[in-house]
Amino acid sequence: MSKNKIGLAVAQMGPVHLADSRTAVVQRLLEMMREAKARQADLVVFPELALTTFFPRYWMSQEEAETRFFEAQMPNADVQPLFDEARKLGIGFYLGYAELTPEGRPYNTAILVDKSANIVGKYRKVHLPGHVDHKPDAPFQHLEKKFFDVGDKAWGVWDTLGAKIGMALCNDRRWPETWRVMSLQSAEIVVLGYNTPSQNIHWDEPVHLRMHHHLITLQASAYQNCVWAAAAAKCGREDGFHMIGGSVIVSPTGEIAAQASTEEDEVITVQADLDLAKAFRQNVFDFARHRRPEYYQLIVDRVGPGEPLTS
Ligand code: CDV
Repeated sequence: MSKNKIGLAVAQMGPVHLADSRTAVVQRLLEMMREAKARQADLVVFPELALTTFFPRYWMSQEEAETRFFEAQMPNADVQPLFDEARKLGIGFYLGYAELTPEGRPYNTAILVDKSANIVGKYRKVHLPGHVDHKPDAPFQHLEKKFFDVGDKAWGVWDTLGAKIGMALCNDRRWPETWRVMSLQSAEIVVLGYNTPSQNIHWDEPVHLRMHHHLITLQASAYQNCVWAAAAAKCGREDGFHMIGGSVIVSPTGEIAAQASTEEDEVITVQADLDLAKAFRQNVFDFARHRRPEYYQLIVDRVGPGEPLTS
């Protein structure tokens, strides 16, 4: 039996309404952190934009958004109890929030915090979905492209908590490049949070496909990149706007090891065996032996589809 294990917890959140205070939200996170620790977790993964409602659904000025929903410091007085409890319990965490930098740049950000409550890693979302303009006829907005700048760095991998851990955020999970950039840095675990509305405002997408695509991207990406994937939803009806649940921990086999069954605050845990990926890394996905980057140039040269290559 392998000893190379890490206790992984995903703390899914039910809705956070506009009227909910940061203090009330942090109390919910604290409760789930304690439950994760009681279930032998070393790391607990919280959602994207965990401290507030999913505010990009509302049209407002940048100034109003920054005043109401962004954090100019991390930790700050509202979030400090989470850092204090992590240090006391000896548990690491991933947390998504809206970051306003000292230079005034707005990002959709996630941090990785170790068991001594030090911020060891920061990631700023690269694949921002949605639009910048007001769509008065849409049932709600998706204004990530308006409120956030594109992240200033690629996905990183941090050696902490006994594992090599990479971070992503929500829409990033749908893009194979996200995962490959981290697996080429020897990531063993990829953690991410998400807010996925069940309704697509851009086209009449059948609702069931939202969950289907969420799960197939996580399962295929975990397998193809030989990583554990841990994904935390914020879900349910936030002031009437529904978002999917389905928080999962997926193993490097591509199989779901644990999945949330509610649309409320819920903790799922797995003792993740990091050695499970070895067989895949040494065989079908031995990148050093089998990858052919000389044929992948188009992936970085082209953003969108173009003419076929002629030989
Ligand atoms: N917050 C997100 O990035 N949400 C997107 C939606 C818009 C599709 C997602 O990929 O889940």
